[in-house]
Amino acid sequence: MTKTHRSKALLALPILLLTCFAPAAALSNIALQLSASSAQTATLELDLTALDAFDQVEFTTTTIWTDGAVTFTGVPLKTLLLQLRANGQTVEMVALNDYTVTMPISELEDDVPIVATRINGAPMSVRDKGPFWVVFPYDRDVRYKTETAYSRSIWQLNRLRVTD
Ligand SMILES: Nc1nc2c(c(=O)[nH]1)N[C@H]1C(S)=C(S)[C@@H](COP(=O)(O)O)O[C@H]1N2
Ligand SMILES: [Mo]
Repeated sequence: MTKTHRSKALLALPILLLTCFAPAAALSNIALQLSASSAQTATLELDLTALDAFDQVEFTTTTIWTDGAVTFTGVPLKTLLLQLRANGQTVEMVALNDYTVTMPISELEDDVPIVATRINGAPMSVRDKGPFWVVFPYDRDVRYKTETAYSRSIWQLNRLRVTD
């Protein structure tokens, strides 16, 4: 190896290390954005640490996306929207890939659905439908085993917006 080649190899090492570890580091930094169409409310950004500060709801259920029962932990969607203090009829939920679904705010229950931050106790990577996934306790009630509930089960959730 010539001197030039060796210095190139030395340069490449930190870049290689960055490439390997940066995704894991970036994961925890993805924040959930909350906003309202009404201009008077500020936009909130909640990262995993901020979401962990709220009262947590946990349930175990089977899903159409996982093998067997899994335990989800997270914050009720209703709790998060209350933080905004925004008036509105509808919550619009947008994923990292811009998949969008809406839900009437009147249909939010105190503890269903939740914005899950963990599956079986572990944070979810983007590859595993994380870092945030709106989930229902599908096994608890037939109304959660509907196409409506499934379509609202948005994974890789990125933004929540309250609209009129
Ligand atoms: N981020 C994201 N979440 C999503 C979707 C999507 O395309 N992207 N599809 C929704 C719809 S309409 C349904 S029915 C289910 C589809 O799940 P499946 O594609 O695994 O059948 O996930 C919901 N959550
Ligand atoms: Mo769907």
